[in-house]
Amino acid sequence: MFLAAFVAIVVILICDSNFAGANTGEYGKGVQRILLDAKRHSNIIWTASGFNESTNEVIQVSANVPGGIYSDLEDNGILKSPIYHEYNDLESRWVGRVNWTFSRNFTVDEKVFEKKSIVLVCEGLDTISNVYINDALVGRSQNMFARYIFDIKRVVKLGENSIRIEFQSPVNYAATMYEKHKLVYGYRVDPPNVVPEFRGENKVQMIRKMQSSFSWDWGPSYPNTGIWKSIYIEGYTGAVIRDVMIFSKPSKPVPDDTATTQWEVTARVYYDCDTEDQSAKFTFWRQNSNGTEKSVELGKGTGLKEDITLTESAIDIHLWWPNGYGKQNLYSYVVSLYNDNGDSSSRQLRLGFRTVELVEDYVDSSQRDKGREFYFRVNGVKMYSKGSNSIPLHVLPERITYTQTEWLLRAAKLSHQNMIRVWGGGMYESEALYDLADEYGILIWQDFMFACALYPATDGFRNIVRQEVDTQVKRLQHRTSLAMWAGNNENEGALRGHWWGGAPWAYQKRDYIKMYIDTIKVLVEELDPSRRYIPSSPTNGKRTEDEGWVANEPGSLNYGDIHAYNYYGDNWDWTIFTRGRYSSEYGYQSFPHYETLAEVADNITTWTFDSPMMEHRQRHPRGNSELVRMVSDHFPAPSNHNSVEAFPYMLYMVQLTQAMAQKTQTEFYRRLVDKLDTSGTGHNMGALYWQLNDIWQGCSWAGVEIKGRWKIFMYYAVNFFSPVLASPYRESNGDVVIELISDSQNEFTGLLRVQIFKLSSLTPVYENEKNVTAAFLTSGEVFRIKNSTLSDLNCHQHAASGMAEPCLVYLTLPGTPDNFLFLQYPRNKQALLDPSLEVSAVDLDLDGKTIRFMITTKAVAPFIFLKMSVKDEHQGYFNDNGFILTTPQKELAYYSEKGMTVQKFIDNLSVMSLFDVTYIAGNFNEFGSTYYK
Ligand code: BMA
Repeated sequence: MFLAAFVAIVVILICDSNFAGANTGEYGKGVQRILLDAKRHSNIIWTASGFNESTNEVIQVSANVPGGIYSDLEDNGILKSPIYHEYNDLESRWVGRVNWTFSRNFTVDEKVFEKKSIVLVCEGLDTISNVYINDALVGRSQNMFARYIFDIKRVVKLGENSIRIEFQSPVNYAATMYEKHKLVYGYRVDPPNVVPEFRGENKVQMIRKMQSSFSWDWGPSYPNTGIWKSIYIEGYTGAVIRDVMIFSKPSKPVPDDTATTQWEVTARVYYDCDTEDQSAKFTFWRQNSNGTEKSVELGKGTGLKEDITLTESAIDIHLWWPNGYGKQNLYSYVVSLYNDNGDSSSRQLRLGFRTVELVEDYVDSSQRDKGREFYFRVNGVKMYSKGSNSIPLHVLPERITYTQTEWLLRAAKLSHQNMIRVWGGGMYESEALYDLADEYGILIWQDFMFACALYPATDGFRNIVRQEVDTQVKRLQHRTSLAMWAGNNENEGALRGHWWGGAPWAYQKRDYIKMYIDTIKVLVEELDPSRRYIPSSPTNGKRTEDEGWVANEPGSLNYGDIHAYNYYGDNWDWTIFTRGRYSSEYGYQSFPHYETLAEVADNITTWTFDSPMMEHRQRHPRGNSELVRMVSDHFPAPSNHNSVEAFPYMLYMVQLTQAMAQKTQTEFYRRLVDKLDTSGTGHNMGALYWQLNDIWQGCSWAGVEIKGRWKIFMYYAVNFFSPVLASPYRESNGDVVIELISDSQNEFTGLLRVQIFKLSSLTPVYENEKNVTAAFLTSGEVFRIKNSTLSDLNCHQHAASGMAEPCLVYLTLPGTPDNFLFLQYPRNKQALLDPSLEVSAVDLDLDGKTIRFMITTKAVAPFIFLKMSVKDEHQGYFNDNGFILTTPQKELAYYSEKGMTVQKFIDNLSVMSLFDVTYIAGNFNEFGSTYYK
């Protein structure tokens, strides 16, 4: 009955003209909107203009809204294409120093003009601007992440009007604010400069915009300017909905097998109202189903709120679970506000039902100094966090598409990830990313956008920050996938570590607390008491709080999360890693595919590993030399790694060594899931590697390249995050231990086969089998090969340095990925035999997208690398890659998102293995290796 009364709601969708800035959603009846978004090729255009002081030139181009100036300049032929071409980031440096003005005309008709309120809604302005309507100043923007609503009633005319947004150069603004702060307060807000390797702009901490748009250690500097989200004029009389937050509470702990749980679901509706004492009706209903309504007297003002509560029964709604734990049930709801004048506004939301808690109990309540746990409990079930950190999908948000976002989140889902940390130096992500996270069961650890710097804590700056927190918490709070808020990236650790010298430490600490505790924490907890807020990552959680918000030892192994990087040890050896409770960042670099670099190169065939272009694509200090060391420590080192011939092989080997390092570190963490040592370390419950995705075609820690190609590491992630995994490692006594790791809720049983190969033969020198079982959240020893046994095979510890033939432990366990351990590293080229790899039986499935084929080998073939070199074939993956072939043949598949013919596949497939590297390798023992495995 209730439903019938409301089916007549007019739902108008705002045209999704640009994905990155889209403001989708419905706004109701009677509320009038004039959308000012416009594509360059439409009739009404925006113009962007600016004066380039270095060339003394006035530039005027057509602009996209939503959009950004770099894209406008590229599309108008002023910047070189593609935007990430070779040295384009340096050559376009002037763009960030120009004050750009965006303008257009628009018509206001009677329907809008007669409304009591007329406002200009700017969903996103990047960044510092003055906004004029008909030459009258109506407002100022100072934060890329804040929504601005300016009253324009008094300046707008019936008929033709103009809008002009004058942006200030973000680079100059940041520099000015830095000097101003120094002058007024007498101390610097550090750091004054980025390291030279970043080749970036300085002082980004002074401006509330994407911090990495000024450069980072994986990305170039493109300090954008523009109207990056939707912009529209809105006329209304009475009240309009601005935001809706959702709070849901089960009547008893979930999961509840009896299905008698009642969920109390409260929609907190934020509205603006221009009329005193008006009565209105709020409604809240699940589409095609249950609903409720409520009549209230409205207040007059902005940011007012009203709660409306619905009761849902577990008979009708089912729980939402993270990826790997169950289904992602989502339900559509509509919240509406009906004015008594007949005007209404609505908001549609998709909700899932779940509880999420961050658990920090003592690991041993009788010995509290052993520290606290750190894990998420979802629907009452302890969850091991498997996942990664995301960075912006492009430095220019206007370039990010739904397809790219979906492809990325699909990679996360396929690799068993259940959590992504949206890292604090980028941006609060697009609606699409959170939509997909809801759909794919990927929980979001949401940082606020502060990273690796001190920030001003003046009243003015904190007010600007409050606007951002208000906008983003209200925008994102209803998301089912949203698990936690976090204040910043690494600033607590940096503060405690005395990284910065610009101000007395006491001032730095005071400003830190003012920002992340007194300002952000207070506001977040007021707006969203349903979620945990931690001030920083890494942090020691409750311990940080006990110690006055700046922990004595941030990054403690006994409390909270850690960021764990070790570029100096042997990263294929688990003993170099620390026993963190929850590793929310760890990783190693590699370069993307040769084909990916070729997209931004004039002539890739002239590139060598140390060439200026490769240095240019590397922003992490000492990065390329670390990679060369990683390669020569584990593989047959090229006699000249810097030759044109060695270049493609170097790319292959750096990708492999990254994959191996990530595998080693991740499996180490997972094996700690149920182990605790006497000092209280262990119980690791989280592995979020750094980093999920790339921002450009450059060197980075990413697994997925900018346009979607999977690095070898991504294929390894599918395996090392497998719910059940047999994981081999070597103990200090030389024994090889195999543990069976599980975060599968189903008890696992299977037949484990353990083999040892010398690379010369497909017949193992050792073989054994055993029935093994694993329970949820355990990692137990299931098999052991004694060092004495290994000694008989000449595979024992310290057999390494002069050894001609490395030994390979190879594990198979049906229903789980194969796994392996090199007991000596395959550095000796003499030990690698030509496997004569051949591809046969190529066949296309009926879906036109999946190609099946067979690969055969004549010898043990380490690290087979399959590559599809079709230009623009970014969205495709093999079902395995970077694997070791120990059997004469293996069935494989390639999935192409847009489909592929058999012929095209055959023409573009390339296959190589470590043997191919011997062609460019020098002689074993010619080069020093740091590690003698
Ligand atoms: C972490 C991150 C980033 C950085 C990464 C790799 O500290 O938070 O700041 O990109 O390391 O250096």
